[in-house]
Order: sequence, then structure tokens, then C-alpha cells
Amino acid sequence: MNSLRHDWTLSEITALFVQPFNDLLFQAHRLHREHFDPNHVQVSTLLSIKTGACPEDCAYCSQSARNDADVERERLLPLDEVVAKAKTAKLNGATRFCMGAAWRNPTDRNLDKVIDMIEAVHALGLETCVTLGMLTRQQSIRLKQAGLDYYNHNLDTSPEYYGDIITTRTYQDRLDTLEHVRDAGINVCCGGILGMGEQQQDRVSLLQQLANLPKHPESVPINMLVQVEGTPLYGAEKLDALDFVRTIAVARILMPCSWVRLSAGRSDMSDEMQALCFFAGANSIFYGDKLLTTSNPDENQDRMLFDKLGINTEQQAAQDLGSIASA
Ligand code: SAM
Ligand code: DTB
Ligand code: SF4
Repeated sequence: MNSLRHDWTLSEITALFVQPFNDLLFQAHRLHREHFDPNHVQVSTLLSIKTGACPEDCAYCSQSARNDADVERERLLPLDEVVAKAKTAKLNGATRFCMGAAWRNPTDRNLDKVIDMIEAVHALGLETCVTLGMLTRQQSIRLKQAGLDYYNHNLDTSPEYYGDIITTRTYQDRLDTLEHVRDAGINVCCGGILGMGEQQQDRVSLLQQLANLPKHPESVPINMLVQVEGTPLYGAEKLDALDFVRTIAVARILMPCSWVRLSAGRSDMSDEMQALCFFAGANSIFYGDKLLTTSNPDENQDRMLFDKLGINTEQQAAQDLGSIASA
């Protein structure tokens, strides 16, 4: 097995980015095939369990109380509603159920309720993932004890551009939460957002941060900004589609055993662009017509795309996670 590196330099990553497109995609796809079935895509379904009124000032987010987006705020959903949504997701073919809350961090009482949800979703035979904001070491241990499979916490962008996007929590706060989650033994889901007006060097630097973590995240969501009216980033210059594909390819090369998720933003992507992303090494998506507050392609559309591409979504043996676990 190719040994995983955690010492990538900015100039090495830049050199990958600026190769001719075909050379980059060939390199990424070859590595993808070495570690994964190239015709398999993992599907996760998202549910917002607590929506809006978030105290943080993330410039992209519809749920920040400081932004002016038209989002109906909702309290923490009751357990039976969450279980009903998870059952539907499972019937539709999802293998992982991800629950997101618009919190800076959960209180311990919040966490009790989320733990009930994790246990109930797990009992349906689904993998569980939550994204609740910053966590303490103790809270991470409690989530592990509840059987949580994945915790999503993104770095969002490069350390250099970060201050232009969020001022209410630091990059180091994010790294600290990732360390707590990792140390508790929970699988890490960590990625970022492209198309926020960042430069290529920021995309290089974000990927360097992810690849040089002490262990690669098992899951790396690459989101294309969903521009929401009323947020500061509404109207930001769009990222060229091929630069997005290049970023997926470089993520695949740097983190060859991680699941790279083609996350938010697929509603604005053509079938051809998504097909290129899958070729470049993306092998996971969010499935179902809603992300947290914005829309996603509906299941029929995705089924049709997968049929055209010959992609299967059945759950597979965890042989690939096994290979990263030993790295
Ligand atoms: N409040 C928690 C937090 O921020 O850690 C969890 C939920 S938050 C919505 C999870 C992630 O969704 C963010 O870190 C960001 O990467 C992504 N996200 C939020 N709004 C987005 C948007 N408009 N476009 C793309 N990604 C977005
Ligand atoms: C991630 O990286 N992307 C998801 C998930 N983690 C929680 C969130 C996407 C949110 C898109 C905007 C919205 O629907 O509010
Ligand atoms: Fe709050 Fe998370 Fe949105 Fe930031 S990304 S405003 S922390 S819900």
C-alpha cells in the first residue's frame, strides 16, 4: 500500500494543481482505482435538526443570526421526527444519516438529546454522523460512547483567508475540536468550501491543512458555495468548474484512502461536471432533495445520473476504511 504522507509542502501541492488537466486527472484516477472501486459512490442524507439563529458570523451561512437570509428558525427537532426522516432516508438507499445543528457548540443538555437521536438512528442500521459546532474533549468521549460513527467539522478555507469569512471562532478552535474528536476515536469528516472568492493558493493551503493533520480525515467534504441571498457572500465571483474538479483531484492524490465527498453545490453542477468529479476521485455525495436549508438534486435525478454512469451505491465492506485506519 502506498504510505500516506502528512508532510506536504505548499510548492508540492501547487505543482500538482498546475499540471495539464489530463495529467492531473490521470494521476488522481489511477490512485482512486488503487484504493477504491471506481464505480461505487457512498450516499449520505442530511437533516437539519436545529435550524437558524446561530450566534456565529460565517459569511456563507444562511443560518447565522447576523446574516439576513430568509430561513425559518426551528428549535431542536423531536426524536420521533428525526427517526421518521432517517427511516425515509434508509428506504431511499442512504447508508449514512448526518444531522446538523446551527450551534456554536452544544450544551451538555443539547448533547443528551442528540445522543438519543444517534442511538435511535444507529438502531435503524444506518451509520451516524453529526455536526454540532465546537466540542470539548469530554463531549467527544460521550459521543463516542453513544456509538457515533462520524463527526463533521470543517476547516472551511485556508488559515490565511479564514479571517475574511469568520471572526467569531478561530482556526485553532477548529483544529482543537478535530483533535478532541480524533482522540475520542470517532471517524473525522473534515473539508471545506470553494467558490468563496478565495485564490488558488487558498485552495492549496486548505488541502495542505487537511492532508497534514496527524491522521487524514476518513471523509473529506468538498463543498461548492451555495450562494444564499442575504449572506455576505451572495454574488461572490463563481469558481470555474474545472478549477473545482482540479481541487477534487488534488484532494484524492493527497488523501488517497479518504472518502472525498462532492458535497453542497451539486444543484448548480451539470451532469458532465459531476462525472468529471467522480473520475477525479469523488466517491461520496449527499443524497435527497435538501441539504440543511438549501436544495440538492432530487433522488430521481441522481438515480438517472448514476444509471448513466454505471455507478452503484450499495454499502460496501469497510476494506477501504480499514486501510486508512492502519495508516
Ligand atoms: N454549526 C456547525 C458548524 O458550523 O460547525 C455545524 C453546521 S454547519 C452548517 C456545517 C458546514 O456546512 C459548514 O462548516 C460549512 O462548511 C458548510 N456550509 C454551510 N453553509 C454552506 C453554504 N452556503 N455553501 C456551502 N457549504 C456550506
Ligand atoms: C458539509 O461539509 N456540507 C454539509 C454538511 N457538511 C453538514 C452542509 C452543506 C450546507 C449547505 C447549505 C445549506 O443547505 O444550508
Ligand atoms: Fe452557525 Fe455553523 Fe452556519 Fe457558522 S456554519 S453560522 S457555526 S450554523
